[in-house]
Amino acid sequence: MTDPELFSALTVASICISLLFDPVGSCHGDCTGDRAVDGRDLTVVLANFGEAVVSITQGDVNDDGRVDGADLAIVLATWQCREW
Ligand SMILES: [Ca+2]
Repeated sequence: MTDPELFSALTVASICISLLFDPVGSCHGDCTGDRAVDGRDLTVVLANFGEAVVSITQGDVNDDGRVDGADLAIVLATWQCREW
């Protein structure tokens, strides 16, 4: 495993662990604001993947200014979450 692969694996693992123990809401992957995580949110992340963006509505779920594997991991980890 190369350093970038190890970094990616550790990032995804840390996101998954933090989501498991986060007591505040569970729909972190909701980009569209409809209080659910589904194909529309995945589409937003994939459409902006690799881009520098300023908002969760553009797929930056973890608010680090980029849409990358960490954001995709959050959407997948909270897939089919509904807060209604
Ligand atoms: Ca991000």
